[in-house]
Amino acid sequence: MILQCASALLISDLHLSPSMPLTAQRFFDFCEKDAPKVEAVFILGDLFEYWVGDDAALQSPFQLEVKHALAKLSTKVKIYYLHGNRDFLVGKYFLSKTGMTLLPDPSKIDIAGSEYVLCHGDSLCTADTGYQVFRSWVRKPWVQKLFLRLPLNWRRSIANQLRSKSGVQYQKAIKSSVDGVQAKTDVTLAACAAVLRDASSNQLIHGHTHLPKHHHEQLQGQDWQRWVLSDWDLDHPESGRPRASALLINQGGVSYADLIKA
Ligand code: LP5
Ligand code: MN
Repeated sequence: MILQCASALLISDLHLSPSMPLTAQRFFDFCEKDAPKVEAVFILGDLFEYWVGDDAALQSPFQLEVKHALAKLSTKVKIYYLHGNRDFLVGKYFLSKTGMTLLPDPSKIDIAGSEYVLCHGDSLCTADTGYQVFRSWVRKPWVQKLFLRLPLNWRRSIANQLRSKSGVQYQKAIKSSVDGVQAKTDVTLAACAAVLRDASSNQLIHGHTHLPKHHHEQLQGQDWQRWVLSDWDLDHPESGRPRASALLINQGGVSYADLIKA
């Protein structure tokens, strides 16, 4: 029996941090005004810019504010959380304090009578071999246990180094996507096909790549639909593309809800 709900909003990649106050405010408004209109909210990872342990949240007024907003929302709707590549250390303590339910990545869910496979999306970027090696190490429970024993300032410093290294990698990958060559950091058709085949499904929803779009795809006789969620950023107008959106699924089908115009 798979998890079922009649209507849902799905979001990911908000990368919440105190340095992005407008984005954070839109999330708080989302919790107050948009989210209570559906039965369930699915957060498909990277809600936070980074997460180095639940104990850090107790020391951060910003993370406490997010915790409060989620706890309040969870009294009105079900909230499901799936780890991203930046917040895979969100743990039992934070989940219990916010009332969120952790889902495995991938998870198959029935929303409004139709089945979807949900994942963060980083596991689908199989052409990014350096990242996949990195991922396989940091997802090992014993590596995480050791990391969580480090002093908080060491953990923050490691996370910041990883973030700045990641920024350089990303710029390189964007260059390689020019001239029609698919970016190394995008998902591969083979990985999408495999995750859907394993789940006996033909509808996939993920975030991570920050390339929001509805795709119809096929590979070797297998075809499917794929919806990519948008990241959120209302704090860098110079980028020319302020963005905040959610995927809405209800009896009317699947649609992108623009949370800037809303
Ligand atoms: O999210 P995004 O788009 O920035 O980039 C990802 C990949 N980057 C990352 C790193 C994150 O940005 C920052 C991580 C913060 C985590 C906090 C907790 C850390 C503690 C972990 C300890 C258990 O995931 C990026 C991908 C990109 O998506 C596209 O898919 O390319 O990958 C990288 O930048 C990683 C490099 O490719 C490999 C780096 C190897 C570095 C080896 C250092 C090992 C340190 C181990 C620490 C315990
Ligand atoms: Mn991500």
